[in-house]
Amino acid sequence: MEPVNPPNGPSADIGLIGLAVMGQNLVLNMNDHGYQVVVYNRTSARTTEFLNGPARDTNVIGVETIDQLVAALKPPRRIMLMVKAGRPVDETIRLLTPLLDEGDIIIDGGNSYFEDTIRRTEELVRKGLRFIGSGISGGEEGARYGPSIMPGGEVSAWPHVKNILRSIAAKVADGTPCCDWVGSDGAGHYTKMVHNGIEYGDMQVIAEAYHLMRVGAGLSYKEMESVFSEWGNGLLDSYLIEITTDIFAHTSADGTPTLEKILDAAGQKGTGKWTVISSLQLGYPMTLVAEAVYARVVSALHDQRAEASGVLASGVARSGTISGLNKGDFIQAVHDALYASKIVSYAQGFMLLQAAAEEYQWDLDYGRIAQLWREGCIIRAAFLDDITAAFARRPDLPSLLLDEFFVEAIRNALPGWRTTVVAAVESGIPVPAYSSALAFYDAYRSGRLPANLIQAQRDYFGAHTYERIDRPRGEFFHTDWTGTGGPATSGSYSA
Ligand code: NBP
Repeated sequence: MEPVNPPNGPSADIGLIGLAVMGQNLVLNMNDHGYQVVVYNRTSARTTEFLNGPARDTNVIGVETIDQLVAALKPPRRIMLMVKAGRPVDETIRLLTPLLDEGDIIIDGGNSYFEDTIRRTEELVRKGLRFIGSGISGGEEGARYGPSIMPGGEVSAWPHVKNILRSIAAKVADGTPCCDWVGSDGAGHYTKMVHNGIEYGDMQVIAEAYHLMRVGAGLSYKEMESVFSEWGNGLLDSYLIEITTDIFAHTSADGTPTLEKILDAAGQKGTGKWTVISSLQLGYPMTLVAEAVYARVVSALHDQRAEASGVLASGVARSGTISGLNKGDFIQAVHDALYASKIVSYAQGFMLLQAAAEEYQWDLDYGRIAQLWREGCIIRAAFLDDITAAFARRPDLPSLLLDEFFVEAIRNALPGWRTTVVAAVESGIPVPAYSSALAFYDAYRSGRLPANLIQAQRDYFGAHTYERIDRPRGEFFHTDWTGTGGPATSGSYSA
């Protein structure tokens, strides 16, 4: 490692703590853009390996202690944390804070839970320091060559980090960086969390198309590669469709498709679950992402599924086989189901962002958020331009489903969407994302739902009261359904 206290005073532009895959690649990206980065990792062998390996012949400075990292930085110090989310972030902040001066800036670039970011922003501001919680998406390649960056936190820190973060971010076609200030305290990490939830949904709607085409319609991997390659040039143009095309094309040494050899038990690291938990807390539907999370959970019950597959009946004539549909028509129907379900998923995601903005008092720019996801991140897709356009037409749009472009897009996709769900149900192939998205769509467009019965039942057993269609909202009524109840009613609050 190099000497730390250069004769002319501190020279480093930014410090980075945590040299795992994301940290290392972000450092190299910053170095490429002319910034001098000083790096520290808890296990110093990793720092040495980095300096002797990927960071050889760069301007990166490696240090063995956090004190040395702080000493090497120009004021106001900017220090990015790329450590595992949770306790490691608090521990690193605890070690750093006594060494910092008023106005210094800590940027947490990991996948931290937004409520932790709200707490950390407040705690550090109270100590005279500035904190940014920034979602960073794009995985290893994004970190190296241009991720999507979603910073939020203490706004006075933004001018000091703006140039660095925007220079390393992905750029949209006109050169605008996929990095902009999202909002106060936890807004950046919340936006990243919703991004990840949507990513779960996008992956599930693609997985359902794969299941229907492979198992239901018996397409070969070559055929699926060609279908996905075509889809990637149309409405579904996106990174996840692109990598799925590559995955279909990949074969093992023995010539069999690599995908066939992968155990069908999906993992997860929690951000999809957090999104759904937040949607439940805010009382907004995130049904497609919830189904995507549960689909992974069900897949992980591998041993139980193995036993159940031997005993549980399908109740259909040719289980797992789509019949009675022309292959080309069926592929088009699946395309439409995927596209319409994706629209529902994003509509739900933006409704959740709107609900969170109200709850946490964030001033979010939804069209801009869609552009932050346009390049660099895992859900990057041409489709995001349509979302930006929708919010430009009507900034207070309550749901993307009410925008004229998406009204028409869903109208066109509906016949194929319904055909796909019916065919899947008839052949016993699970399509939780397509079917729940359709159920949400049908409920959302229904002027009247059977919730009057739910209200009657609640009033019957618990005197929870109900509102009437012939009286103004906010007036509550109770019926003595059995003739034996008393006049007392329960509170009419909604949780
Ligand atoms: P990991 O999430 O695997 O974290 C490993 C890093 O955390 C190592 O540098 C490790 O140091 C450090 N660390 C741990 Br673990 N506990 C620590 C502690 N108590 N004090 C100090 N350092 C500690 O790394 P990653 O995959 O590069 O991800 C970094 C962050 O970025 C995470 O929050 C992750 O969720 C997020 N993220 C990851 C991706 C991705 O594709 N991997 C994408 C987007 C965001 P050590 O070497 O001493 O163990």
